[in-house]
Amino acid sequence: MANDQSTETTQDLTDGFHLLIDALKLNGIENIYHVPGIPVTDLGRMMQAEGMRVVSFRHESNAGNAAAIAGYLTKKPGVCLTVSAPGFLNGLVSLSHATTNCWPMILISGSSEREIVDLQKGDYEEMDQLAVAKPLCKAAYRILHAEDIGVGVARAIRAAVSGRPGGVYLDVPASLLGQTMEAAKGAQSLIEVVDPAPAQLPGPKAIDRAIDVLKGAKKPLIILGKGAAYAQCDGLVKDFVEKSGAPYIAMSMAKGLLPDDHAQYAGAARSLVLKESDCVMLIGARLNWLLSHGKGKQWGEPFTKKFIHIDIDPKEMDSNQPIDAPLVGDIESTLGLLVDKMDGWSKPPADWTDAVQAKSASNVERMAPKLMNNNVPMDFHGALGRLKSIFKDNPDAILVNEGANTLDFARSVIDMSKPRKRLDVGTWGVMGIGMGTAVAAAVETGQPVVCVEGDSAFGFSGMEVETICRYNLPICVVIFNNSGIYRGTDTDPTGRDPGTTVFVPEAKYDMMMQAFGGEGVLARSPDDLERAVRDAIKSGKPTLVNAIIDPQAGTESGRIGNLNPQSVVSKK
Ligand code: ADP
Ligand code: TPW
Ligand code: MG
Repeated sequence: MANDQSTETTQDLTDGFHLLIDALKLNGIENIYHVPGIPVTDLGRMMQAEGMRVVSFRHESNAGNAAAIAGYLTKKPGVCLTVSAPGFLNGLVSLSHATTNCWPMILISGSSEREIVDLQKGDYEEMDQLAVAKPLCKAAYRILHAEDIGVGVARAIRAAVSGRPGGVYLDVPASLLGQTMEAAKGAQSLIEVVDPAPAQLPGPKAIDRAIDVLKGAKKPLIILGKGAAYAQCDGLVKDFVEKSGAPYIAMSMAKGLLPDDHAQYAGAARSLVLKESDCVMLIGARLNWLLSHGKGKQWGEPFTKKFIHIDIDPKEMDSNQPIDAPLVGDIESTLGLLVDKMDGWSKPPADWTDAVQAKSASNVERMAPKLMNNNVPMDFHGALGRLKSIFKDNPDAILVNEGANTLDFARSVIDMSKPRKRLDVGTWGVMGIGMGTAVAAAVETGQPVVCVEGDSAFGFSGMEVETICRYNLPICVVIFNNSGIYRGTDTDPTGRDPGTTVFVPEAKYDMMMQAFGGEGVLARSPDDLERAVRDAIKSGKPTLVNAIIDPQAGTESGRIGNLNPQSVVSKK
């Protein structure tokens, strides 16, 4: 029984701290992204002592973003551990972000005593955290008794990874951690989750229907989304795409699922394929704002297309366009069933595939000279041309990317040649994922990480350069410093203050890294930039390259300026 120590020696007892650690370890969770404080300081220490990798951050937002991307990279829930009310709230943004992106994550937060919180008597960091978390994640649980820790952790894991993955909140009141129970009974109460993300197969009729629709297409197009990258069935995706012979494009984080130099890759002919295709097959990609909801001139409307959609969540079907062939299932099982039906598949008509290839080739050729410029001050293309060649030479390096122009240009210029190597702002376009994502990418994969960061984007998580230095991680942060949000030229029309989108001109971000013992390098030319990044990858040392970009280079909101509302009152 909890708290009954009368007949036991402490060797025979366990407690909430250790049961929680044992439950996580039993389920293969070894990495924790954390900020310490009451009531979880000792929990973090004990996790470390028990051999878990505990990465302590400077802000929970960044620890949470680390956990979110760890979930995406590993298909296991990434775990973030925070203190109560404010720490919990800081972690909540990333839990919600993970849920929005369909990534498995568990936010574990310490909380105050129920008796005080529920009567609102005013406890230390009092908040009804469970109620706050519920609408913002996939599932939320509170554990009140030590003997329920096994169940609580098992439910959190299953909820996070099964079906459409998402974020789960686990509320851990301070008093739970100190509760004791017999060690043997405690061990028995733990649950090793069997088959946490069961396969889900579409029925044979759904498969036949999809095969018929795809066969009938004269101008098919495949769109790979980050759900397909998450599924980690890379060989099968390649097999399916190649058997189909259809041109494909990859959503941002699906780049590299097949190498971007693949003959069927139509990324450089995106406008053409969206407009002119007659059948679109979505694989782990939603028809949300990132695809203009599948509507409008961009999609060749009023001409209509057929849609085939593979997604694990049935509710995703018909969300924006009627889906002719819904395939509700996991991508691995579904593609397996489709590929089995594709022996002797006839390739799409050559006039379609040739036209797409010709358009891609001419667009790539048009871009090439821009990427070779050595201008000072640098523009986005001159700088990115060098990073493109660095990634070509280092295919295992992971690219973390955020900003507006910095994001949009880097996405189209830098080719990825392996899966899950491009990590970015996701479905919401969140600024601030950078350093947390970089830390988790390094911790989870052990590969070199290069972050390509707008100067504004970097500022949201910049303090974590200390974390990067403290854990001596192989991360090179490249700041595209155009001295502002979108550009560095705004002014206050009244002349009183700086313009709302500008920063201190040419801020010396490189000195931030130096302050914590890492390498800080100033780069004014593409040559400087290339040298610094190559050195950083070679040395594996924490490095920050402050790449000074022309403050005039950049447009409002990058490629999505059209989403800004317009005022009818003319600008002053
Ligand atoms: P992108 O932003 O790359 O277009 P989205 O995040 O919009 O991708 O879409 C990913 C989709 O993948 C989600 O709708 C999610 O339900 C789905 N998904 C995630 N994992 C799987 C899986 N293993 N099998 C099938 N669908 C999946
Ligand atoms: C959490 C709004 C979108 S892009 C951006 C902001 C503030 C910064 C763009 O400037 P940056 O890039 O990074 O210097 P560049 O190359 O164009 O100069 N708060 C959050 N998320 C978002 N998306 C914003 C604000 C925004
Ligand atoms: Mg900027």
